Amino acid sequence: MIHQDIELTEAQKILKEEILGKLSRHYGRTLEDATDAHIYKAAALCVRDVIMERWIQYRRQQRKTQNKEVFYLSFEFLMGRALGNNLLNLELTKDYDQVLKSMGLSLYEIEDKEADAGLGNGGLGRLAACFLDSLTTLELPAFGCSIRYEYGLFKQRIVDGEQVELPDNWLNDGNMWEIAAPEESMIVRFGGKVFTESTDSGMSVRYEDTTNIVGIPYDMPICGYKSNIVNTLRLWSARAEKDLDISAFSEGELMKAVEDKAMAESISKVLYPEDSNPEGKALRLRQQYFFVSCTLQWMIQRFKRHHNGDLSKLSELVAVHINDTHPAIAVPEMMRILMDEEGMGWDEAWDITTKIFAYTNHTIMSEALEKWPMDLFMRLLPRIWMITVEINRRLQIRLEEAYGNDIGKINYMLIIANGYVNMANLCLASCHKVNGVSKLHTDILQNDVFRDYYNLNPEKFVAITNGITYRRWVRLANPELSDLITKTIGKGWETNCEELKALAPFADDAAFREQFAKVKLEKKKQLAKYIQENNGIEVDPNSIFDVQVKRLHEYKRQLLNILHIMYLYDRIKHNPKVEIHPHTFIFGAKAARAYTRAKLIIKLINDVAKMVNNDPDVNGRIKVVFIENYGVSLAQMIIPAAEISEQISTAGLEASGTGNMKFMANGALTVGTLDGANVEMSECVGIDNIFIFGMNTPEVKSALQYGRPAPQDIYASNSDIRRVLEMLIDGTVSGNKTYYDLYQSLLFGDRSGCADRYMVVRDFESYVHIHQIIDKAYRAQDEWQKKAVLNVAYSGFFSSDRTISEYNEKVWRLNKYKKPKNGK
Ligand code: 26V
Repeated sequence: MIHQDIELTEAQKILKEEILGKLSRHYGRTLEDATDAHIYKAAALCVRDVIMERWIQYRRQQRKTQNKEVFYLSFEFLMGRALGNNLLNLELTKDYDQVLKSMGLSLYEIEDKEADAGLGNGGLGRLAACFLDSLTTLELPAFGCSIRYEYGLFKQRIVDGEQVELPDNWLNDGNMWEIAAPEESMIVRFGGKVFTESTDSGMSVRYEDTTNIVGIPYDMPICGYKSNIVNTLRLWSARAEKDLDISAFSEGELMKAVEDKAMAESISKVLYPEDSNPEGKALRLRQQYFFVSCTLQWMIQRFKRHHNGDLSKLSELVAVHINDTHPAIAVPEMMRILMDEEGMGWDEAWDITTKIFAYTNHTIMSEALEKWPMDLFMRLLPRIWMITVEINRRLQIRLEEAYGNDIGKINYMLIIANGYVNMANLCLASCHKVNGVSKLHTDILQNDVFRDYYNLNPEKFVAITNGITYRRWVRLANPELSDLITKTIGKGWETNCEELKALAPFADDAAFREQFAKVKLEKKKQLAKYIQENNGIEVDPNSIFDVQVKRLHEYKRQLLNILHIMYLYDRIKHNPKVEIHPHTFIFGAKAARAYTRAKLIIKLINDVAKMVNNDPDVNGRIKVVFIENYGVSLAQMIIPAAEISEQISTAGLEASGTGNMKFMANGALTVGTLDGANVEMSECVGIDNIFIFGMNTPEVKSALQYGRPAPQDIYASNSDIRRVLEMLIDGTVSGNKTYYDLYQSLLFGDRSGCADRYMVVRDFESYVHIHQIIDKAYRAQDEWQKKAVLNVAYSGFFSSDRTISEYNEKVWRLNKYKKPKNGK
């Protein structure tokens, strides 16, 4: 970039000196020999300075006022990049932009040097990240607590159409945003033997032969928008307790010691890339207990420090949230700490524990509800096992009182049954609140999956619909749209998304619509450029951008989408005159390493892309693009460019979805089933402004129960479907046998399920039909743009600020931070 003559304000001149100062003092560079990566680091250091001051002040005040805090325990935080987000929240974007421009640099390119913190798989992890942003913006005191994985979710490359996984070594180049706090390290015990003895003062617990692991905390500051507080994401890293005593070892012992050390440290090595099949893996249980135990021990120590050793107000001043069952082991761990370390009796400890904990469920898929083999649990965590057995024994008494000898029901509700420890039941039995993540999902929990617990304690259940942070997903991802909105309705929406409603009247304003459409076109061009550079595919920014980006799962039905594309291709081939508006179908999805069928679907998408994009008969009328390595930063580029958002899960199976909300807020129209939060989106925006198709939840349930309509019957009677399914196996797309598995599973089922478990065949016709409607609707551009504007206008409900306010009212009951009057 060429140096630009830019007038800097006094403050900007100082900032420029600061950045240059960091460059020279920390990296020994001048502007001339600095790389973009150096500049990124220097800029990050400057931002850190601003944050540190606020962090110190906030923490000092927090200690003084003893304000209640929430500890949000989550196995995953999918944070993405921090620099741009922190600048936005601290209202420094413009200054940095100007200063960098004056140095001949672009803020956008500098931000690009930061690695994504990809410490999560998908929706659950990203939700946790949005929550931290909203908690801080609303000035509610909170800690996010998790593991400092050395490797985040794998990097995805597509080679010959297939997914290849590469390690995501995100810490390779250092992490500018973390601060180690080794002085607050905790020790966690695994395995060994436990002996309990009654003493005069209660009970004492003695351990033998345990393997001890040290947890070292790393803190990342979380800024909120115009917020006076800085919250903390505390990530624990595992180290062996003892360093290698090299001199004392013989060769063999040395090797053994090295191995033991590596074993210990493997705990925080890598994020589990499976959100599909948690399996009973010991390492995963070790990870869970490790971060939960570190967090709770530290929480109690800190509390005692701030309250002269007095725990009597613990349940008043602390809330702990269990994000899905992954941290559920926190319940017996809390009991252990209160009883074994703090000398409380069972009843007192139980009273505190049940007041503190709340649990969110994020999926009803039975494969995903965690159960641990009893013997593994017992061997790895003997003391926690003893406590869990006692929780279970007392639960059984309560259940027998309620349900007499209905053994089936009681077994279904127990924590320990049939050789497994059921983590959802542990949460249901011990948390004071349980919530689903959309209205529909909560209904399903209450009436179906957790019905018996709901009947026992209906007051525990609450519905809290998910949300997204507009800071990252609109303002950072789409500054062009944000500026247009602010220009049109003022700044109010930045802190209160409901004010977006003021945009609704502008849907009828042709001049506004024109500007709105111009923004979308600009975002499409930016994405088209990326696709050209990364996929080597030229896409037409005037074609419809139809996007499905999310984890690859059969229930999310990327297969339905690609089968429809095959159908369109076939139509064009047979009738070149068929009317289809030029269409670009964009996919992005990672499949779990071991999820063979999901990987096959990725290959199918890529094979179809190759076939369609290179066929002269198609002549560019439809194009298919698979963008590799989908993640937070790519989402920030892709979503603003979308015009159609594919939210097509089998009804009843997507707990909420949050991608759907990001698209809506950026003016895409949704094609979706009545699933998860789509239901509420359609209520907010109105049924005329969303494209709903397919079976609803009761219809899916009945089809599964009776096997009717049967996919084979549909195949026999519907020639479109027949043709498309045949294309899977007749060599049209790839070698004859390649997609036989998909064909088979759709029509006949397999060992793991019935035919068409996810209603792809059964919803196909309806999906084709809705796309015909969409195609037509798109040609009426004025009407289309109106709908797009209304989607933005009525998206405000899905702000995570609203979600967090609901959590706070219904679950945590925190008080907003009070800034000290004298500013000290
Ligand atoms: C999904 C599936 C589906 C197939 C089989 C097994 C399985 C296991 C786990 C999962 C998802 C794990 C938890 C999760 O990420 N849930 C997501 O949470 C989001 C935030 O609440 C929500 O928007 C998504 O709908 C939900 O899938």
